[in-house]
Amino acid sequence: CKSCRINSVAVRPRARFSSTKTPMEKPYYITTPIFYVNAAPHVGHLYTMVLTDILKRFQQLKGRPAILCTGTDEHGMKIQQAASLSDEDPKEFCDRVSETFKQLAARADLSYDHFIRTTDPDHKEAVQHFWQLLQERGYIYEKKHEGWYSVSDETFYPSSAIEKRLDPATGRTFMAAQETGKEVEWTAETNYHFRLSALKEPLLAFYKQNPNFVVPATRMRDIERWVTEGLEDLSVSRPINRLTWGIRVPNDETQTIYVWLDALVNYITKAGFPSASFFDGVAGWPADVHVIGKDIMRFHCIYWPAFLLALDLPLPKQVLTHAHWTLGHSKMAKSTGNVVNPFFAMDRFGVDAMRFYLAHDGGITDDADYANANIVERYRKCLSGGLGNLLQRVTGTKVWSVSEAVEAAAKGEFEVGENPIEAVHGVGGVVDGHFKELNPRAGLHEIMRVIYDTNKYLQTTAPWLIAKSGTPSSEAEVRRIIFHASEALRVSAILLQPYMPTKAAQILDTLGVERGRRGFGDAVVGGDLGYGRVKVVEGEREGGVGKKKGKGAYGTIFPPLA
Ligand code: MET
Repeated sequence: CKSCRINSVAVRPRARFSSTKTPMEKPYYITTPIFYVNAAPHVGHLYTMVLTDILKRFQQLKGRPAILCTGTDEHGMKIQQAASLSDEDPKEFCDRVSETFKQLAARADLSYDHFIRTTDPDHKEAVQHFWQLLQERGYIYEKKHEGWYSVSDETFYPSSAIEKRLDPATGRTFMAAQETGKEVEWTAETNYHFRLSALKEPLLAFYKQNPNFVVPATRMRDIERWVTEGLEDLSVSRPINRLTWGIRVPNDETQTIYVWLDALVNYITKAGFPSASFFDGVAGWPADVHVIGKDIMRFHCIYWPAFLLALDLPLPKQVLTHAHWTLGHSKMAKSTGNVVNPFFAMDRFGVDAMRFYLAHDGGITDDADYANANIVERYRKCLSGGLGNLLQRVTGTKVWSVSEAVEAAAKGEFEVGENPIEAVHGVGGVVDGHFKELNPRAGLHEIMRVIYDTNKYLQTTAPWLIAKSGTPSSEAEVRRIIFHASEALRVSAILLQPYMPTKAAQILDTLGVERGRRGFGDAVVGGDLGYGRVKVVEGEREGGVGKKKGKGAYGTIFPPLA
């Protein structure tokens, strides 16, 4: 029977993908979603970018080559309508808005390797090739389709997922998707369908073999439940008289490829699909992690793996689905003006302070509420009062010097391993464990605990008082205390690099840590007994650390907010 034939195709061994790369050779490949260009970027986009970038930079810290892919999603009804509303040619409209996302990535210090636009010619080729493969394998068929379509969500909903709603502002009633509240319209047309239903068992088998495919686990269970409850075939094209702004179906000029099929393929376009570099793994595929918001998990955790299964292509290893930011505890929505401009936020608080706040307070499982007052509080307590204060105490005085403390440690004047700040022992491993669970927030909280405990240690030991007596034994005691504190700071700053690349580098420069000694392996107590002397940044610092200059090389690294 037909569906058996399809099933047997779907589970065929992966013949074409001949990667012989070992996991360590294949670059770590991580992606953000590609963002719709119908509206300007908001802080939710920044959050996804920052999370993704932290995950990438952590891999690099561990010495693994890594690739980050981001970009913009430029086709579909939603963009077509937005362009026509602003009375612009769609391509010019996309050029303009796509540029603002690129600016956001640059401003946020996103270390991206590829910025893909779905209007790029190489992407069009990849999508059409992908389509043809699906068609050759019998996964695409033509059918009359009737259903509720939401332009805003760019998806069809079954009648069971629709309800009548009232717009309180206008008194108008409309039909809406229960899940998102977005308006839907009844659509009847002939278009192409993808045999999603034939992939139900292969998908369930895949989830079973890869129980951590979706993070967090609660959402993995949601996905398995949705698939178990049944999958309907998916409409994957629209007639050209409804949707012109998109990629044409190969060999059928009357149909445009569904925007989500087009968009999902972006993840392999930049991994070289369909060229040899894709198949031998050098360009990064399969992806290690797709980072997405929880609202688009159906597309990433069901449709995308189904498309790939249909073609026997390797599936992404994991999908990290994060929660959203609310503002004043209600949903951020452009329609109500309830959004935060990420450029203004970074201008006001600084790029690294914003990266810190988003990583420290942002939600994975539960939504988090965005508030300027919270950012100010974090800035004062964690950054200025915690990290900046510690750096200042360790390096900003003439009374002692880091270089002398480190030299004393290297000479064996005291036991390097007996660092009394307990939290610093093994912190690298603990943070690494959190990253393995795709939880950079928990990692950041561990690192900050070291910072707070080190400040407490200095408060309790009060080396500034000990130094006053000026005896040889008190000087030795001060060297010991300062070494332990500066060691905790050095280890923490190395681990902070993925979160706050600029500020962490400034701290390490100020401590006199050489550029080549800032890797994950160096982030252990006693891992480097040669710092403190080097002049790291020519021209930016004068003299060595500590004594000569009196002040930390950068002064206060977290100056008071305006
Ligand atoms: N454009 C989509 C969104 O912003 C994401 C597409 S990712 C393949 O929700």
